[in-house]
Amino acid sequence: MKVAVVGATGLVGGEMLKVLAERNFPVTELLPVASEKSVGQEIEFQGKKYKVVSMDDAIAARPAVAIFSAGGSISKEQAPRFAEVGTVVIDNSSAWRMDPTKKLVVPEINAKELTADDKIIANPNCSTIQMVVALNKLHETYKAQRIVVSTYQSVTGTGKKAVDQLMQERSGAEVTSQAYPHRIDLNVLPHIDVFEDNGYTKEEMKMVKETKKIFGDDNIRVTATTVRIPVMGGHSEAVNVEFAEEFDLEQVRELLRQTEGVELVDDVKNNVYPMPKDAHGKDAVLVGRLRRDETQPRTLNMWVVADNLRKGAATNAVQIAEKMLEMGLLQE
Ligand code: 2RA
Repeated sequence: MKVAVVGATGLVGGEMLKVLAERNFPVTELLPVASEKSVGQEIEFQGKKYKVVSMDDAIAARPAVAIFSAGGSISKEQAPRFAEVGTVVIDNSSAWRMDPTKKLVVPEINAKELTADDKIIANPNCSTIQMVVALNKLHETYKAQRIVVSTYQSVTGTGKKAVDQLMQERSGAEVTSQAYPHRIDLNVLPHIDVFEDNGYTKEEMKMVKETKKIFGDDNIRVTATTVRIPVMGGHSEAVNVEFAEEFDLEQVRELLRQTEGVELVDDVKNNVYPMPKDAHGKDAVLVGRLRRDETQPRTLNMWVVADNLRKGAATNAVQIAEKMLEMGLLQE
């Protein structure tokens, strides 16, 4: 199968190539796409060297699937051009997520909604994906009514420029890479993406809106505070969820053990709980610190950690392609 990876030279694009190879996705020809200045650059994939191609050349090659991580404006402009030649686009930007004609997919939750008519599919925001994967079976069983989430997000979510800023600050080198308005080393920034008129950031509103769309339930009340921290390896989230139905903690644990994509990491007596260092490089969403919110009934606290470049982006996108292949919606 001809597969295009648009944004192939970025952090997430690189992770997409890694995951495609690791999961043996049936790529017969890779079309790595990046900015004009990168055209001709060589990329190694499954032991073969491929040259970065232009967007036009990739479209002309009519790939079966194009996995995008190239920002919203490029996706808005180029995804329809791929779709016009019959390519299925799986886009990691926010461009299409809230478009009512586009599906917002976490395979473990709503891949069954995909049809042959879906030519542009949106990959949710990383911080949303890990939260809804953790909540999936709990929501199914007890029906989430209100979610209060605080996130502790890795600088890798911003990209190479942010990782460079952190490394330069940490090493004492001259800081030439300014990804943030403030120092990030030994600091935290309660500021991810831009502020909106309601005082929330775009990142926070993504979690609010995307959660409702993925669960197909506009009545779920979500409020979020998203924070950037000087950490590599993954995003962490403190999730407080109020359910319609009463729950039993042991049953919650059992449901989490049965939840696709979740690894229960919860034994505080032995200092066992989810941490980014353990999530890094894995596709599982690690869940722990389970405890009842003793201030109100039917409410659970939990701690959720995942590698934001993998399940939060690249792996989720490749899993969508795998599901579509399985469902006969992609031609090999
Ligand atoms: C971030 N979720 O962490 C956003 C985009 N990757 O910056």
